[in-house]
Amino acid sequence: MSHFRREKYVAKGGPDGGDGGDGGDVIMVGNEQLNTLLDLRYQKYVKAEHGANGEPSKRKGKDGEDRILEAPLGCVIFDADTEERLGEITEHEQQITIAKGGKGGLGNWHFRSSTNQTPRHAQEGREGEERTIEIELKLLADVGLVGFPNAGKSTLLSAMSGAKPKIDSYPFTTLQPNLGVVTMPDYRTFVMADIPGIIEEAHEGRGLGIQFLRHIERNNVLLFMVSSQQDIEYEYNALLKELKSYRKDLLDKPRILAITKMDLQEGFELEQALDINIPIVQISAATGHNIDELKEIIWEKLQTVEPTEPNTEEPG
Ligand SMILES: Nc1nc2c(ncn2[C@@H]2O[C@H](COP(=O)(O)OP(=O)(O)OP(=O)(O)O)[C@@H](O)[C@H]2O)c(=O)[nH]1
Ligand SMILES: [Mg+2]
Repeated sequence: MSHFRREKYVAKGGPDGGDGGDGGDVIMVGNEQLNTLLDLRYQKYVKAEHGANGEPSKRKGKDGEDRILEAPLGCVIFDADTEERLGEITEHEQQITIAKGGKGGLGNWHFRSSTNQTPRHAQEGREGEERTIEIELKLLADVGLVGFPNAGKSTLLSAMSGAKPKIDSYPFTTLQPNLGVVTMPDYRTFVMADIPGIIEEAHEGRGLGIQFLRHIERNNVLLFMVSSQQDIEYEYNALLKELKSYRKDLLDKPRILAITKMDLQEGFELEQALDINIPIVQISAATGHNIDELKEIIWEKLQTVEPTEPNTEEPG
């Protein structure tokens, strides 16, 4: 503001225009409750608040409010013009500044000097940043868990990621896909999707069937899960059969087999001899047995896969 002090008995009040407030930032914040970009889709143009003008008596104008955009974990944010990667949201409440607000200008009282005691000049506020962004949602793109009900899929997801899916001893505890971001040393992350259990004849619509086999189509690596307490070879082959009947090319995806609940085996030893020629890991989500090893094996497999098209569709 450019302003001069005017008071009844003060002859020459001098410059007293205050500084402008700073503009608000546009900030993206991770929210683990969100699974889609739906909330962002309808916000084509997002603006933070302007800083308020400076006021007389050297009072600074109010800073503009930041504008917060909530986004699901697994969002990678790019500048659409330069293709610069601005960052990736992997954690709840993690913040990435998309566009910084401009700094408020200086009021005219800053510009007084011995040669100019009545500066009329006040500085304009700086322009805030403006940019077009592109958000890529990686959810459902990396690893899908495939198993019969009760295999321990949700338990594994909760052991490997921050997700807190419902876990129980009855079949079909999981009715909707759950997603978790698995973090590893050296900033490596991948996203794992826990889907409802698959049963025989699922491809014909039995159980929750087809609608969830559909989710597997988007995963790059499939982690089959069979309990050590079951006939492993039988269940593994039954799962393969369901996938194949639904869509043959699902079997082109790299697979890993996790044998779960190893803590229920005497001395963590498996009795069954297996004729299955994919990588096999014996795990216990309950004790953490081989969980880090499993992460590494999944990571290695993911590196062998061509990245899929950016997944901007909404799951579901
Ligand atoms: N002892 C033991 N029990 C486990 C382990 N993992 C899972 N369970 C138990 O197995 C049961 C089923 O686990 P869930 O993770 O809900 O199984 P799910 O595959 O997600 O089952 P649905 O959602 O019904 O398809 C629960 O009672 C778990 O506590 C494990 O490593 N060891
Ligand atoms: Mg489950």
